[in-house]
Amino acid sequence: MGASQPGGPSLPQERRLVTAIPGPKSTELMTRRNAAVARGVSTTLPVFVTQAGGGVVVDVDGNSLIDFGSGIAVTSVGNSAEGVVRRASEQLQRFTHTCFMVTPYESYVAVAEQLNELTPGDHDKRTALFNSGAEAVENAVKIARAHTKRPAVVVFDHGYHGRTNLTMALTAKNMPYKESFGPFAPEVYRVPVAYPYRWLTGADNCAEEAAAQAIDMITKQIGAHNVAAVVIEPILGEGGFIEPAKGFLPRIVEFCKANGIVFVADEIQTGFCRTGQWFACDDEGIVPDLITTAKGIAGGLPLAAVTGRAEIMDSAHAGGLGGTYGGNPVACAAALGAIETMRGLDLNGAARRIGEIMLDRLGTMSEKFAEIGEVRGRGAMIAIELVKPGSKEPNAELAGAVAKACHAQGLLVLTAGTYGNVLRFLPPLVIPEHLLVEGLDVLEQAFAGSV
Ligand code: PLZ
Repeated sequence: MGASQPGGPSLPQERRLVTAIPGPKSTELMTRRNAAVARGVSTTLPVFVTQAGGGVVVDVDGNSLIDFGSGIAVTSVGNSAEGVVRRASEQLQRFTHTCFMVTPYESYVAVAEQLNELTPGDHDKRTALFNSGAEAVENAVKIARAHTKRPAVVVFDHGYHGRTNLTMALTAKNMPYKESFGPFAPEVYRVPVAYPYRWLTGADNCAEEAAAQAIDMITKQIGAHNVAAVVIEPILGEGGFIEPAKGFLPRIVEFCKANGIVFVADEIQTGFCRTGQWFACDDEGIVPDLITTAKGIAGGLPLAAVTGRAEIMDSAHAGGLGGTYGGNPVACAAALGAIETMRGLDLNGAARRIGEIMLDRLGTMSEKFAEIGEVRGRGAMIAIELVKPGSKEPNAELAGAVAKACHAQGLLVLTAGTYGNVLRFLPPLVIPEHLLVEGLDVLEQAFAGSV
């Protein structure tokens, strides 16, 4: 630890600003970056990172920023978490790759066993590993189609599932994800989701009405017997941390069950303790047929999975699923370290505690600032939706301004939402409480200075 370990949990857990944000070295690197890296790949906060761990990210100029982003909900166990580094390093020394489809290794099997055990439901399950979230979603659709021999896929308003061709089709928002990149994969249909804050007849009616509309559209416009899969995030992430009104998901699950449709929960952002439970589906006792995971699963190494009912998973013929790197041994070792850390440190409990502190503080803020239309989320997946005072008109300008002000003061926050008007908070679950509170102080000051 200490001097021998550059990043990770041993980093001083403090906000420290020694230059403007971005500082001179970061600014210089940005110039190089802009001359070398494609414009399409953008940057939220242009500081170049040298170390990260616990609740901070340290940049080349020596600034230490409070991390409310976790690299988009990935480093839930913290950056360079001890268990992740130890297991991944050991694996790096032994071998880096064989391709599981050529000659297998135990860690892949062990990750599959963990996923089969931790995901909702105690039925017989199988798992296949991939590299990215989008790839997992693509494969879930392949498997559902192979199982049902049906073409159609149903997704929801405000949904996000990735940037590959099929997952762009599944993603709701045009800009920046889809604009100019079509044509998109066929047989994808979008239906309403129960978004309580914006449901026209009010939040109380939302679950029932939204489910009825979705089911009616599926029945009338597609025909339930043509639908292979319904794919939904149990909390819609990029769409703005929308929690579907309670009762919506169970209604959709029931409809799927009655019609032989594979219900796929995309838990890529919500999974692995993020919401204070292993999976967000656990909250309403939802048992998906298939579940996609990625992000938090491996503490920052690229790994993704599809886990589900054995009879559905095994519908894909031998050789039908795979990829050169899927379930890479270093990523699998990291995943085993991450899962061990989640269990050992009770990161579900940590996420719930983060949620309590955040919801309490943001609730108080929302009484002061009429621009906060709604505070929502669960565990360490919390957001505020910003509006023009006295209305529900989305206020993306303010979300951008507050985010910028936070960045300047050394707090890394992200925006989200179909209308770009949501500030979302995804701290590492190991963030020390004093940094969480200080981050909320910075946020409140940034807010006061921006309205
Ligand atoms: N499904 C629910 O949240 C990734 C996207 C960042 P990949 N979300 C972050 C960006 O702008 O590209 C995500 C998700 C859900 C699928 C994905 C896709 O996962 O690992 O980015 O492919």
